[in-house]
Amino acid sequence: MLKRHWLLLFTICWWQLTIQAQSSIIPRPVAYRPDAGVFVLDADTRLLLTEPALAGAAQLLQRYVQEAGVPVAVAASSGGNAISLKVDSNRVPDLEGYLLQVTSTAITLTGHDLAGVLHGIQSLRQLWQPGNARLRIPACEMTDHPRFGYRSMALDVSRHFFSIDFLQQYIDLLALYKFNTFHWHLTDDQGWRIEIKKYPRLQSVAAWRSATLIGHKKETPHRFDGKRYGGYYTQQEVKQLVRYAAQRGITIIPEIEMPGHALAALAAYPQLGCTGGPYAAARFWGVFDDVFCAGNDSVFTFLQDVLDEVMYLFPSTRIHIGGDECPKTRWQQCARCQQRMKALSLKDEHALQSWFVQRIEQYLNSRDRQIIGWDEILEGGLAPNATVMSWRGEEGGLQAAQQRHPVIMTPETHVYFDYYQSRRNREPVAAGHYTPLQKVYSYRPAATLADSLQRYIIGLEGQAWSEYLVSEQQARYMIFPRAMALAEVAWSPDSLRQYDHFLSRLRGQTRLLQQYGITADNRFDEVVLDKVTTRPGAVLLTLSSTAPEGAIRYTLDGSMPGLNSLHYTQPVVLTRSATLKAQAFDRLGRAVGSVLEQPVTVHKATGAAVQLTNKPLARWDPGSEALVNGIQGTHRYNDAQWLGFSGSDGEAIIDLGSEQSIGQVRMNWLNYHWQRIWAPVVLEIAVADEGKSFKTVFTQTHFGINGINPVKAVIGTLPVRYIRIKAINKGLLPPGEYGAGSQALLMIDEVIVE
Ligand code: TNX
Repeated sequence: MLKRHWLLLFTICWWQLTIQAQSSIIPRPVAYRPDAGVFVLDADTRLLLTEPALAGAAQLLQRYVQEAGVPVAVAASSGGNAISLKVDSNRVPDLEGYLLQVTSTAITLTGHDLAGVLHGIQSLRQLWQPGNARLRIPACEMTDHPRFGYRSMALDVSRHFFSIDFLQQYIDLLALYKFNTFHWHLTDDQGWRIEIKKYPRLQSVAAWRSATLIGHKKETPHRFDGKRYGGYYTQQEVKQLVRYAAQRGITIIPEIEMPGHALAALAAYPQLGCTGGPYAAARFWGVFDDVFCAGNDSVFTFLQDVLDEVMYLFPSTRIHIGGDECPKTRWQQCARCQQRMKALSLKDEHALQSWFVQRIEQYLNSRDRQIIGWDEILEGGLAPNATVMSWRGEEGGLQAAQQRHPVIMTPETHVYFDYYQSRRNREPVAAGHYTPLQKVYSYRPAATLADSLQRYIIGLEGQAWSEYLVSEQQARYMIFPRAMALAEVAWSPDSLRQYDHFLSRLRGQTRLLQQYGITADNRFDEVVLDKVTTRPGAVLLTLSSTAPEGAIRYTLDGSMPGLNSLHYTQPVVLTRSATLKAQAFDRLGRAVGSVLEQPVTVHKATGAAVQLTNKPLARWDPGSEALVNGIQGTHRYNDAQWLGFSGSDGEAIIDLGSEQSIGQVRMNWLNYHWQRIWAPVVLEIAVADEGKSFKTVFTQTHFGINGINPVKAVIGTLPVRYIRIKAINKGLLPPGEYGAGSQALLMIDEVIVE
């Protein structure tokens, strides 16, 4: 008997401990205090509804509980255990805040407002442990409210189309992680996706493209799938989605792009372009010269008509009007645009764009709406009431805040989820760059902005551009879990942000994510190459993994790492060329993520001193050491190994420290014209002895490969101490080339001396 008691007590304690350990909410609440006891939600529980304004919230909670397998009823009074929902803005002073009190007999959820109640419901969902027609909720008290009032995720439905089912699921996920806005990017060069009754050709023509690019746009020749692609949302569907989102506390902000990214609309109504066409919706990705004509009044009639229908469908106070990436090429040649500039005394085409945006702003303001525009709307003067969405880093946002405009931060350096989250080869083709989960989590919005201006930063948004989100499954893979890291940055106080803590809560969300078709694999725990340093003649590789209680095992002989391979405890030192293969294992010896494979070349210049004449562009500057650190870059060039010179020549002098005889110098130049990356116009390699009088030993002017161009210069028998590499940059890109008029990027990774 006694024994049985002990066993029971032990079981209860263990059960409570596991439940508490799993009480892992994302985003992390402002205050969470676990208490003793457990509330058991079963068929006898009632959802108490005393305030009619909360009927929708109660129904939503009821639906969630039912989906979790428990049939519960909403009632006005209750005898047994109950969950009651309330609004009390005195008790809960912060906008969107809530107080959640769970005891073993009752749950009380008090919101500052309806939004607060909805957020509290999502916390409750993350707390409960399903099982056997009941949900167990650990007793606790949670006080919570958001850091930023605007917390949003975007989705581009133009480049790829997403079903209404997918969008509903997306909204469910956004609500689950306490976002309050969905920015719906509805129009772009590749397709117009919203029904506008007054302009039927937007449906019959602009919604369709004749084919879609296969693979990454940097690869040439471009290949197309030959399949007509498209679709649009009917106004009926839009209305339903807006309602669906509102029930979950999410505002949908539509984006109608102008004056650029308008090719699909021009295909339907060519008279709205400067040249009159003909135009066709784009089949590949990028920025296109054909934009709305700024000199033609019928363009404004069209846009105002479109916006009228948009405003009728979307109650959001803010409407996004785009404003990004609008080349001025056509406007410069267009008599009507030039005439407009003259009539209004506008000094250049930037001023014309600014005027365009302001004219639209006035129209929307007169109907009690405010515009949001991408940070390009700062160029040529900001429209008086505009909100700026800062995407090319934070610069634009900071400037707009100085001008006392509301700002939404969405820097591509941290929150573009079309960028790679892992550097492994097996990753599906993505836009480029490298934004792992940890980088998203580390984002500190507007950290350099004066306190007095912080209030202009109204919030944050994550981007999901869909050029390479070719399926719904892939979109989920790219967006989650990174959006959850962003959710925490946007909601939780800075002081509570700890990456390890976040990861442990993320691991606790596996079941919930699976409900939404998100395989919560452990790719974020895989081994990464953190740092490469050198000593003369040696390369040091620093590895890390966030796998809890895990171990990293590695090999240098080409074999696959297993549990008996070398145990990583400190940087791996290589004095000879080899390929490092490393794998993280968890506590139970199971492989976490995939194998890191890193070839390393140790050569005569490894760790040598490098002197650069010009500085690489900040974004492409891993430090001059990267030229001699033994690691070559990949064709994704997102590995912090490539040095990129924008417009300027690449010139480096490598000092071997003493005279030596060398056989050859090898290096790679990148050539991706569709990414504005151009190999040198002229490459010259010169060598010198101690006396520093350089002799040119090699020149090359032709780089024929689209991608990585290997160069090998045979040196002969000269005694060499210094090696000078001089690469002439293409400079301004010529007309007819992608990015014409902008600066070419010259990129080199490693100089191997043998
Ligand atoms: C830039 S972000 C764009 C989009 C592309 C995206 C790809 C912005 C305002 N414009 O049109 O889809 O890059 O990452």
